[in-house]
Amino acid sequence: MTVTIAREGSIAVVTVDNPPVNALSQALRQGLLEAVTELDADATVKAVVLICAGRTFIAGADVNEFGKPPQPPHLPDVVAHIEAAKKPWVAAIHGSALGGGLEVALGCAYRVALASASLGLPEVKLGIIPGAGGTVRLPRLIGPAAAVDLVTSGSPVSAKKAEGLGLVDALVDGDLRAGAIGFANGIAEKPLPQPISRRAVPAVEAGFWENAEKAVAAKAKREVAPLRALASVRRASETDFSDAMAFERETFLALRGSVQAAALRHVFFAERAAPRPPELAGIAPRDIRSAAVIGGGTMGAGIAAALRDAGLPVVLIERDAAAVERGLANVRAIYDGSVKRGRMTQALADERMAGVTGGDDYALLADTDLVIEAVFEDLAVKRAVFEKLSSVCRPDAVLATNTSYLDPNAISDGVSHPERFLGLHFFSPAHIMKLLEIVPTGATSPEVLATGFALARLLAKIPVRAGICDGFIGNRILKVTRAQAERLLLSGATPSAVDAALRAFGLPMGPFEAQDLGGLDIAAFQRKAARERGDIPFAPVAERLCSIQRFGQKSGGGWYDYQPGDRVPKPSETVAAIIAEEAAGKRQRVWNEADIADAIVLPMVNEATRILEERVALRSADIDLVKIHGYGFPRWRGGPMHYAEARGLGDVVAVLDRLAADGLADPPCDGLRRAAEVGGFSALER
Ligand code: T1G
Repeated sequence: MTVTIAREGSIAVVTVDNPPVNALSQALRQGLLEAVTELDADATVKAVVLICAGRTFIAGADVNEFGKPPQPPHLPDVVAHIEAAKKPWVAAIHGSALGGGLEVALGCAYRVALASASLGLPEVKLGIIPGAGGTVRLPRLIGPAAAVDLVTSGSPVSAKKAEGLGLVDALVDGDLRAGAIGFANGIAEKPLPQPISRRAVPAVEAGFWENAEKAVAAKAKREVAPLRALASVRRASETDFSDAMAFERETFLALRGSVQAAALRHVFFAERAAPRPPELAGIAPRDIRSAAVIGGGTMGAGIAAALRDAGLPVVLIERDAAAVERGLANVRAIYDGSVKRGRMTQALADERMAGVTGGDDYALLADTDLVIEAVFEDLAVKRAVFEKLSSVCRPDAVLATNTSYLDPNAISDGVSHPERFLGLHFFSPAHIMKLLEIVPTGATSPEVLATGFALARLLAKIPVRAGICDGFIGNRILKVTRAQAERLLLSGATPSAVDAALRAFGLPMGPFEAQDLGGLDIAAFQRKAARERGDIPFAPVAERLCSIQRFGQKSGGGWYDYQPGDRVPKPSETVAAIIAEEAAGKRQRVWNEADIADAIVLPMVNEATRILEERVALRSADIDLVKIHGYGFPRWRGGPMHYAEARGLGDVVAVLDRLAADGLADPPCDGLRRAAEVGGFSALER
């Protein structure tokens, strides 16, 4: 880590170099403090440019330091020192000025940026609030409304937008360093601007804070930090600077040690570790410059769009010309939707679509680097596709299946060069959902597995390696969740109560609402396949509903009733009657929200532990990422495994033992008992 000072005439250039993202470690804070003192003492210096080496401006405090007691110099003091400097400091921003990095820039007299830069205060995404004046200086510089948006959403803004807000004083084209020095020379002789800390906060109209609170609360749901961040901006707008700084710091330190902050930090690092699993270190992936998708249905079209969005030319193969047209129309519909929602310009949509070629001739794939099969979930149908691909594709072309339930070993049986085959399990809608389960077969080469991970990085997906079993990681746990939900119905709970409890726990929707949205027939199809394999899936009520064509919203009724054209679930007497019949003779009990959540979430942890024991997943953090990015498990709980560890595995085992004694869940598996003894799942991660 270095803070170096160079001179360009009367301009001092302070360069920060702390790879990989110039995080504000203790040493860097010390270096900045010393630079202010040194340059203030140098009369030949008229102004200072603060710039960073590497790919980004300061990307915030060093998150690795969060688990430890804060060490001096504390960032608020460093920022105050820069703000009080006798010479104007100009922050020269490229990449991302985030969190403490933006706070340092707010301590500077001026901020200039490359147009490609972004600026933000993402602290709430880590379960904290800015802790070095972000919530106090920002409203003074850009007004309360814009400050509230930035601080409570945690989403960065472009440099262009920041200039419009007054957060950036000028955009620099080309060479940032030269542009910043030029800017510094331009202001060096001017009187120092009023420090932001001494500026007044523009007034807001009556009711502003109440409305803001409602809006932030609605978005934040159970996440604590956004509302605390709002309170801090409000405090900063209604009291003096030092009182506001004290309030912000107190809030920051309180949240820093919170359960939610620990969970969100866990997810932060898990997401960054996922694309580069240690077991693939040093293994070079194959180049992927062209791709193809077999099957233009919902999944195929979504995968084609995801590949296109990453810049790859895509060939979409379907069985005949009419099906090709339908497939292309599905891809077009995705882009039309993005244009309609203002997420994409028509020109970009047309450019993306122009890169998708449709065809029914497999010979088109003779020189394609990667082919992903996304046809009907039937073994014979899939094997026929790979037989054709084996004969037309290059021997080094990577072949992948998007199956969610079938065995990739069985699908790839007979494929030429089987080492180039793997499962790439996307989640619907594939161009949006971040999760990608990467499923190697017994023959998949490390190089091809590494290619799967490289593809995930290219598509900006969160990759998780999953071993082969029924449902891989995510759907296997989902099966247990659904069975548990039915067990609750047969012991006195109602679909509405179960769904309400899981929403209260933090999921976007409960298991029954989710099935009605996706369709009960899909799970019925999987249960049929499971029975053919000799399994005995537990879904007595769902089976009865499917037998009377209650498949969910698409059939006007499933677990709930729906009025035509209305997606609001209404409790159903028909369903209640079926539940009563299936529950006849079974012990009934009164369920409160916490008990329902335990009876659903803890069996999830139990099954996830089995998955870890069987090495279907290599790390408990991987399972957390699967549940968060594929199944809506609340990020602020860190995923089921982190949640269980934070709660205490001893308690988890005790509750599961009680549920098992009442026949309401499987008993804790051996791995879970062992993890409870040693205080964590790391013992199972060999
Ligand atoms: N601290 C420590 N390490 C960090 C880090 C940080 N703030 N940000 C990134 N890294 C590591 C990351 O773990 C990875 O390591 C490598 O850098 C590359 O990251 C007082 C208290 C900057 C947009 O929340 O959003 O300031 O895996 O893969 O895709 O108010 O990183 O290579 O070993 O993500 O190019 C606020 C978090 C902190 C920004 C770059 N700041 N970082 O994205 O690379 S709180 C943040 C990011 C704060 C103050 C408070 C992104 C990025 P490794 P990467 P990227």
